[in-house]
Amino acid sequence: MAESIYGSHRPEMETVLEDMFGRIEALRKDITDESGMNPIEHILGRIKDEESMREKCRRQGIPETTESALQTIRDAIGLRIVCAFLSDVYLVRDYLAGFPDLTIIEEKDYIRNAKPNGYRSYHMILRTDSGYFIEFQLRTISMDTWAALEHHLKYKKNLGGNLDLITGELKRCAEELASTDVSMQTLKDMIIGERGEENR
Ligand code: 0O2
Repeated sequence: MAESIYGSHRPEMETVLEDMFGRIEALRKDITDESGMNPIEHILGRIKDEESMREKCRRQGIPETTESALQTIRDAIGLRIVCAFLSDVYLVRDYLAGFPDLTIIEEKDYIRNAKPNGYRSYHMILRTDSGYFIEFQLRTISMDTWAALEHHLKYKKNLGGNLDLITGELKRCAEELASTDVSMQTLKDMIIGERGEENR
């Protein structure tokens, strides 16, 4: 069997991922106990599979080595946190930024600055004290739905002359979903505001 691109690091990477899962679960519980609202719908985690990592190295024109996979490319370990509301995305972002043993390496706010195709998410690359990079993708349920559907469609090659139409429709759907996220956030703020008034 060919040697793994992750060399002997795989078990430690699994531990980093498991540990992070546990911490996000604990965070979810703490915020829910404190605020009475669960900010996280679900969490997915993965170690990028061997072939995808090798393919990414080839695409970037870098050697298929452990150094490339763990240092040059920084999403070998990835967690996707799907939140209920827009404000929850930024709340979870702030908690992650506050973890003392994680250093922020990069942040990309594709929510305030959506990609041209309509993709929205908040991306963070954090580095553990033990030297592993973790990519976090934080998004709402709507953003996650769009990304999942767009991912399916991206691999359908026989789009023929409809490519422009499909691209435009996908973007329109992304904008409708983004507008729904804003409306749902407004409703949440109104409901919470009213509860606050009642408790006075
Ligand atoms: P996978 O299988 O999800 O890991 P790079 O990470 O180098 O490819 P960049 O620009 O540094 O590129 O990263 P970026 O744009 O922050 O996005 C990285 C990841 O975000 C992608 O990982 C996707 O998971 C997701 N993503 C970004 N843009 C889109 C998009 O238009 N549609 C969808 N569905 N997902 C997107 P990978 O490595 O492509 O794949």
